[in-house]
Amino acid sequence: MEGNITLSEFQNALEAYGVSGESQHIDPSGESDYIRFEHRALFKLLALMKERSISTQDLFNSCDINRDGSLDVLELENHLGSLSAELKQKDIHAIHNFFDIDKNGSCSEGEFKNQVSKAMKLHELQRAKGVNSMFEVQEGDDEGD
Ligand SMILES: [Ca+2]
Ligand SMILES: [Ca+2]
Repeated sequence: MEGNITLSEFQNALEAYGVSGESQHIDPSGESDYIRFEHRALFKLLALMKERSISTQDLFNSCDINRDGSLDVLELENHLGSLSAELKQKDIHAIHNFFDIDKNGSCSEGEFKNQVSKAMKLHELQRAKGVNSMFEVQEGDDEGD
């Protein structure tokens, strides 16, 4: 007997176990682990802004250290990292990736404002979905504290 199986055999086997290919890392709310991680990082940032009463504009200005009107990942790391120890390097990278819509490596003021308000909407949605759905998810929660 050969050691490899065909794709359809593989898919059949996955179906038999109640998983189908890529959906195995997607929770019932339809979010992947990475998206959950990204959102958590964004929500930390939103919480920080709220706590310190930092406006979107203020945050952009203070992050834009070289005043070129856009934020590269190092500027975000420097500023956000100094604002809060809660925001780890990988959080900040996820945040930058979310902010940089056109993936040119920097986040313009327009992208920043657009994505901050998008993050706020996501946060609202998350809250509206209720706390219950958060407790249903037990895997992939690697909060270290
Ligand atoms: Ca800059
Ligand atoms: Ca960009």
